[in-house]
Amino acid sequence: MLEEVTITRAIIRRYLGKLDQSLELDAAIVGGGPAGLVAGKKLAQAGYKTALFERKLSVGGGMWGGGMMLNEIVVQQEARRILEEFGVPSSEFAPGYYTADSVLATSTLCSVAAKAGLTIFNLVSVEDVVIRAQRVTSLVINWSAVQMAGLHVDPLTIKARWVIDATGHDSEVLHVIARKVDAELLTASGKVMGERSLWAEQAESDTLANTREAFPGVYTAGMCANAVFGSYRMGPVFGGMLLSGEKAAAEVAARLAAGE
Ligand code: 48F
Repeated sequence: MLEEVTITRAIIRRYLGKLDQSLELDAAIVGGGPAGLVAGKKLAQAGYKTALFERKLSVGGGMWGGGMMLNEIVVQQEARRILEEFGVPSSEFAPGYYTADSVLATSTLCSVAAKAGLTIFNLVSVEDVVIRAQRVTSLVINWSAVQMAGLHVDPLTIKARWVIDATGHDSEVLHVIARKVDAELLTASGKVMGERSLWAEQAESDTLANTREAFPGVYTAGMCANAVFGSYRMGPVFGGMLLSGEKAAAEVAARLAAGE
């Protein structure tokens, strides 16, 4: 026998339990594209209390659609080991270029990250941050549906020792900090420098170099790294996204291990 009330109660209690468990995090990841998912998997696997907040219904960001909706992605040699680590099948197209089915790749990243212990909240948008002593200490979250409907509803907060801005081209967390805080970002101009036109090779190597702390308490990852530090976009080659997520996680883990 199935009782509707029990089904409803199960969902409410389980969800609120998850949320309650995530009020004070070691690491909070904003954005569930490839960079955020890799970072989240690595941090959760290392035993850090980590949650990821994704605005949309589906997690996976810009990876589902391959290039111009042709659902294949390209990953270069250096990042293939990360596909292998996640169990995503890929095949060589030309020396150094590997392809993967984008639906298989994206769904596998989501699944492996969640199974590693990453708590994923989809349909939740990060709209602001809390700053104390010139350091980000919390995220300010709201239902995406509240934002979409333009409702006047106040948000809630999630405390996090470290935040990773993995919001892609829009670099939303760092934009909000640059707009609202009377302090400079750790970029050459002190502001979000903005992304430049497409240049796959340069963009891919810059992504890794730009994966770093951009404001006290906040790391960049993925396309956000280049958008914040003023480098190029790369198009549908995804190795830099995977490597950037890995680097952001390693650096945040080192800071956490150092007690920061
Ligand atoms: O855009 P996205 O996939 O970022 P990424 O991991 O990868 C970039 C590539 O997809 C592609 C590219 C590759 O070569 O250039 O664009 O850097 O995923 C970013 C996710 O962040 C979510 C957004 O819905 C998307 O799924 N997001 C953006 N702003 C917010 C957010 C926000 N304020 N709160 C929650 N989620």
